[in-house]
Amino acid sequence: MEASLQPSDEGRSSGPETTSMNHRRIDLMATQPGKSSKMAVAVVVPTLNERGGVTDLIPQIKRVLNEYTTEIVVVDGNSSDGTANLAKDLGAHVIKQDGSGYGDALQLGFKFAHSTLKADITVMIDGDMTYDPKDIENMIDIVASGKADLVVGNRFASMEDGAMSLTSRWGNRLLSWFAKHAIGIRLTDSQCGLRVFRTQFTPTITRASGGMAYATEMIAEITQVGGRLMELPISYSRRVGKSKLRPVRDGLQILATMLRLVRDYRPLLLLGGAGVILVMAGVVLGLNSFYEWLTFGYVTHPPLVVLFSLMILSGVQLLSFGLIADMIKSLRRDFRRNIH
Ligand SMILES: Nc1nc2c(ncn2[C@@H]2O[C@H](COP(=O)(O)OP(=O)(O)OP(=O)(O)O)[C@@H](O)[C@H]2O)c(=O)[nH]1
Ligand SMILES: [Mg+2]
Repeated sequence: MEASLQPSDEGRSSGPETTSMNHRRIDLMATQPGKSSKMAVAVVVPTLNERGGVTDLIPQIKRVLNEYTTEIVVVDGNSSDGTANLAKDLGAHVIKQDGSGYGDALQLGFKFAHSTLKADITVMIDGDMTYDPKDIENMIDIVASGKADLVVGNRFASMEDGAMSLTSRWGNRLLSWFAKHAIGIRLTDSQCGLRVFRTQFTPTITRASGGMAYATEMIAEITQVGGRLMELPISYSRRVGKSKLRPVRDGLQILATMLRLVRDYRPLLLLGGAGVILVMAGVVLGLNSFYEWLTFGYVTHPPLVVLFSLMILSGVQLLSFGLIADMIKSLRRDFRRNIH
């Protein structure tokens, strides 16, 4: 349905200005030329009562990724159905989550993959058997070959009937549309939970919020430091076990996070846009008073003059704040790219 391999525009822009990153990318490639060298892959699985899914998922991941040095990290949100013990028995590392939330669990797992396992490549996948582990290998190949730093699945490419409710389907479409136009994340499925990335990006993506909104934050943070993004069609099936998603609450939280990301990454769009609207509204409101003053030498509604003057002044001020914030954003981005 959607295009096959889709390099994002963010990715394309990571040319000359990310020289230091590219050097590191080449170094990394030199030390991991392919599967034969037993590249270290960490697969992070957040679980909350996913006994049914984990039973099949862990053996399948091991089978599919047997050409790599694969470690599976299950980050369990204190499941009451024995998910943690089962995962341990199946050979996974198990981390018990102190806090709660999908994003919090992923960040714990990513830190473990980076600091303890020292993995070259990190994979994230839900524990509910909605994703097919067979799709992981193609995604790893893209990252390992240096074509991208983060590969995100596109579930809309091949979705089993009933795998996603109509509400979630439209919610996901809307969030992806917003992410594309407001933050510049050019993905069809920005909320997809099957992703593969170069582990060296972990410090960049482990200072984020803990809920479902983390999925968006993670992409925004990686692209901000010059990471290249790609989308790959994957298949998506009905889940095993009960959903942990609260569509309305989580959807609104994701939208609020996106607005914060617009403030941080596109301040000129937010503040400048509001400023221009205020100035235009002030001008329209003031036209009549201006005409009166020019024609008769006085105005019939002095309070209106105060109002439109304030609107124009506030608009100009907002626009100025937007320009300053945009400058700070650029400096911050350059600084982060250099220290990355
Ligand atoms: N450790 C941990 N895992 C969680 C938490 N909330 C959700 N998960 C897991 O995160 C993954 C994604 O949650 P899902 O309920 O599948 O959410 P979703 O994929 O958006 O929605 P579905 O369509 O129901 O699959 C699953 O493996 C959950 O078990 C949490 O608070 N802690
Ligand atoms: Mg799921």
